[in-house]
Amino acid sequence: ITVTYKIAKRMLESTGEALSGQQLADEFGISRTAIWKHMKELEEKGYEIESVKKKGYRIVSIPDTLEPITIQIGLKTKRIGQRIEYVESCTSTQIIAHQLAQENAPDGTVVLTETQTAGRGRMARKWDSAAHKGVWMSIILRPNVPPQKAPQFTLVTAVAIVRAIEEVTALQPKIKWPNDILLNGKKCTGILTELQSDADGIQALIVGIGLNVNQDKEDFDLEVQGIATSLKMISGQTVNRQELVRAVLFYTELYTQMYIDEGFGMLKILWESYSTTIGQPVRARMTNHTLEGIAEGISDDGVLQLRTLDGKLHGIYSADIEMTN
Ligand code: BTX
Repeated sequence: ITVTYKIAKRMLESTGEALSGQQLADEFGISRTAIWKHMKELEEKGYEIESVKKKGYRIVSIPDTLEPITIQIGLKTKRIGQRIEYVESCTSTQIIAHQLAQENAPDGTVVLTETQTAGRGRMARKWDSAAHKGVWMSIILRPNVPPQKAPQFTLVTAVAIVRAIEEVTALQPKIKWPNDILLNGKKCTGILTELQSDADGIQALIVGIGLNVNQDKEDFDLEVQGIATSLKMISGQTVNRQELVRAVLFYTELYTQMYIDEGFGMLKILWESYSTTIGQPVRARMTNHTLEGIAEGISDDGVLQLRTLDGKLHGIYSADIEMTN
């Protein structure tokens, strides 16, 4: 983090009070002219700075980017987001996160970007990642749990994202098993959990979150316009992405920790309360076959329980779900 950002952080933490050029110069051990140059640099980056005669400088507004300082100020987590890697553009935050995890990045490291050229979904599907309109991020988790406990992290993250959206907007999203978050039946978020493991167990979980925030319909690729939506399209309001990221990180930390410490029980109840799938007739498409029936619930392992017409109960580990009513 550059000196410019350290100065910006100091100013933002002084909660609206102007800081004099002299005070900043003293604190950072540089000249007042140097401070002035840093202010110019911040302005070029989109920060609005008020310079009050005799009193000093004050940050009036910050730009709509996901740069670490704009997220970390006011972040109420202990682990997740203490380290944030930010790039303006990348192929996929999953790729960067995998790399960082291999280089021993700590538990809770977050990768954020403004746009992805090769954002990915499950089974190498494409994830549309419009520039500056969404939250495209990957979280590295290093939980001390056996590999069979990994799939539930997707469900736990879904609950966290729903809670975050509820907190920041007036919207009430629903979850479609296993990894879609829906608003008015359209997808506003996808979650992709990938694993790095070896003989000793899980080395890292890379939880990828793609959250459509401020897109209008035409910001989406033609092929997803019919199935995708954004928080703005449903609420009619532009949503503060920084606040949303903080809330997602907060609830992800809270609920993943709850899952690690206490198991899936409470989270399963929460998940089911947000689910559109449970109790409904659905069609589950798997790689080689399709099953139709009623989705009765999820097991403690996060496996979807589907009862077919013949009365048989099937455990579904991975599938695409369609509502059939
Ligand atoms: P999924 O396989 O469940 O969903 C992928 C499908 O969703 C696509 O085939 C397409 O039909 C549809 N789709 C593509 N883009 C969007 C979009 N922006 N909004 C709604 N629907 C869309 C879901 O996989 C998991 C997605 C995770 C994305 C994050 S972004 C940060 C991280 N980096 C990365 O490369 N992936 C994750």
